[in-house]
Amino acid sequence: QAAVVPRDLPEELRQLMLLSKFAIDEVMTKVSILRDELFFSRGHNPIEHVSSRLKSPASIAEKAQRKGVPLTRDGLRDHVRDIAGVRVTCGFVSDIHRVRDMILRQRDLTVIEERDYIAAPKANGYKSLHLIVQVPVFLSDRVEDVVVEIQLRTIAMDFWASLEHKIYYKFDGEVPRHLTDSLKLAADVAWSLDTSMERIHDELHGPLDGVPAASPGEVAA
Ligand code: 0O2
Repeated sequence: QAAVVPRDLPEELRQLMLLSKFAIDEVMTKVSILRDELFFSRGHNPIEHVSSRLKSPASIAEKAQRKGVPLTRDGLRDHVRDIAGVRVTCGFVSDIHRVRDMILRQRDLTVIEERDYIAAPKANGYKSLHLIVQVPVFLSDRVEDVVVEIQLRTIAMDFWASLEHKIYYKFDGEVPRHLTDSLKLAADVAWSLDTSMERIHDELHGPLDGVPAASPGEVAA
């Protein structure tokens, strides 16, 4: 609801947060439709869980300051692109790519950037696929294109990332060496789990599992 956007913010930031909240609603609807459609029409649902978050004003301000940009819509547009965030958790790594392809085929979504931290994980072990997309939001008197960051990850990657995130904030970014080493090791174990589970799953159901790589514009029957 609009109530999640505080009233006492500079007007431009308040407007941007409100638009970001609407953009989250748009993307959540899209992902929910995919999830329900796949649930009803296919044997295997690639989407396990979907969540969203609107970045807090304090977190937006901190990031803007770190990047040296003003708290204006223009200032934030290119440098703080995760004000609206949607996280899609999938069962298997191949599901991530399947859902990514489905999202990319949506005609009203424009992908601005794709960051594949699965193909190229961060040094700390972080893995996820990030899609920075632009979605049209239809208002009473105009249409606004709003940026949303969609993060796609497996359950194991999500488990790892949430613990790493807590540790990172607990130590204010200065995580002791033994913990960063343990986290890196845990990321490798999580990856090994993901690849083993995928192999077992493929052996049982075959690699495509009844979810074909649809051609552009195709709607599953
Ligand atoms: P929160 O609490 O989720 O909002 P850039 O400076 O543009 O290169 P930027 O904008 O931080 O980098 O983009 P990036 O790397 O895609 O990260 C955006 C979000 O991805 C983060 O938002 C996290 O949610 C997640 N993320 C990225 N790297 C890591 C990581 O190493 N560990 C974990 N746990 N999450 C990560 P916030 O604002 O950091 O956090």
